[in-house]
Amino acid sequence: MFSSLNRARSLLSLIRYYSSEVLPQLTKDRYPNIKRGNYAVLTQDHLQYFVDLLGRNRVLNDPSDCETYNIDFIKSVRGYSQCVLKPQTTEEVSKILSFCDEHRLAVCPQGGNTGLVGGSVPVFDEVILSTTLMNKIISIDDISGVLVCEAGCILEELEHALGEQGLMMPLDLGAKGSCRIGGNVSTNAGGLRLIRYGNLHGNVLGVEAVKANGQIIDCLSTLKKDNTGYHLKHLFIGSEGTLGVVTKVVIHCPQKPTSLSLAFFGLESFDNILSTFKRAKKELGEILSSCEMLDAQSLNVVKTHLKLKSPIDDYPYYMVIETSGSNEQHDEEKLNRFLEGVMGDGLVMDGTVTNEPGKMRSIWDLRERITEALMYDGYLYKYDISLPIKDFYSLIPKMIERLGSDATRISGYGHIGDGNIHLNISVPKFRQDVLKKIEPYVYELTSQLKGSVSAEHGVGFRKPPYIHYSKSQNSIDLMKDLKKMMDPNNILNPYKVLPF
Ligand code: FAD
Ligand code: 2HG
Ligand code: ZN
Repeated sequence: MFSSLNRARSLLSLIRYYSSEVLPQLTKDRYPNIKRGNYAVLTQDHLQYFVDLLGRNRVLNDPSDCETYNIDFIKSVRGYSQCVLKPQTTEEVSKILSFCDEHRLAVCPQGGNTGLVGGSVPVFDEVILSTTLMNKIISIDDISGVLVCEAGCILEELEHALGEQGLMMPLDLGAKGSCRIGGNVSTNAGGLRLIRYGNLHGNVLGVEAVKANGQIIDCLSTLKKDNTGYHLKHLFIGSEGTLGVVTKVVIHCPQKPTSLSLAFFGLESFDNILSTFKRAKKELGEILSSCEMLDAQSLNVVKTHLKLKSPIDDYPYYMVIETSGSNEQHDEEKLNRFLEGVMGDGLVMDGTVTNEPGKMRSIWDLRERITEALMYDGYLYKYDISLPIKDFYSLIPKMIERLGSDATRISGYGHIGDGNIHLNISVPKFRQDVLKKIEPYVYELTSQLKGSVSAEHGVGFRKPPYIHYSKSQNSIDLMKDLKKMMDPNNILNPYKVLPF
């Protein structure tokens, strides 16, 4: 996200658009039922300790300097922290946490602040621990494909550094220009290529993390195989900063493909998406590296707000299918043959295939920039749901019927290959009555269909009351026990993930 000049310009216009708007309501006012925990309030003495540790420049406490760190990407929540700390080393993180634990100061870890569930910003006045200055690549081994780096490295910068060694990151997402690898690991981010490379529980070989009491846990193994005892690294993958602060990671990176092609299809029905996906798995086999879908509303939003152009006519549904491999001619032939087949059988009405980098980027933008474009609609009720594949799109017509003219737009898009749909409901401004019409209804439907109420974005601040729709009480109790053991004073990212 926001890597090229055009994207940077677009970000500037989005910032201008939002700065002309009023700030989002404070979380404490929008959610008055949530009470501030019994934490200390930041004092001059606390600040002095941080300044002595980090120096004046790495401690922000002017309210205007802290503002962007208090507001989440989609402007759905806002804290009022007056302290942002920017450590550069694991030892500094350890000293900050041990001090905060001792003095009962709550802490909110933050990476690129692109999280979509309100987990990355404080709910009240928690100290913000930003990893932005922990951004060194420690090593890249081009034989084993092992990357060791600090948690604050930006995903896209890692991608570039690996590319120079013939390697690539196993994950790719629209936020790559801003999100940081520690944030990716802490949310167990999925993204556009999970279908091919799997999730971070498989790709992360090692993690270094700091517990709430400042203890450093070194699980920084670079080995592919290491079955010595419990696999502690998994505690930090996807725990959204509630069990520890990730300071370094080791990732197993695949070889960068030498041939890459992309197809964009228009389809008449959701059933045809399912049949096309099934055919793609069979006919593209080992070269299939991404399989995404978007509906007409999702394409319209990027066309309307970002003025992007579609390479094909209008249809109710679209698919983006990427192949990557090592033999350009072979891969291209395979994809073209596949396109001819699915068009010949009437599954795909129109389609285009390209391997030109500029054209591929333009197609990816249609899919990757939906999140950004939707924000121009106003306020977003955002849902990230896993469903059995046959039910993948079933929530969208139900929500359209339920909300009628209350919604400006209801769109569905996502990772069809992984059974993960993003349902976005936009309205001009946040309305409590609309929220009540959507929740818990949307979660009840998801649960009835045996889906997950959070497929890849996590639970964060907005979903703890609904975690029971996807987890049994015994599992939730075990999570609470783990939390108590690892962070007995509950200073790490309170009000997040677990029901309070
Ligand atoms: P942040 O937003 O800063 O933090 C996210 C959570 O992790 C918070 O709970 C925070 O407290 C915690 N955290 C951050 N760093 C650390 C650390 N070092 N140690 C401990 N806890 C930490 N997500 C997907 O899964 N798939 C997608 O395809 C996808 N696409 C996106 C596209 C766009 C345009 C946007 C805006 C977001 C998208 N996301 C996606 C969501 C988001 O980008 C991911 O969740 C990402 O992994 C967050 O990384 P971050 O550095 O921004 O973390
Ligand atoms: C994506 O797949 C992201 O584009 C963001 O996970 C989804 O904004 C969303 O709802
Ligand atoms: Zn996604």
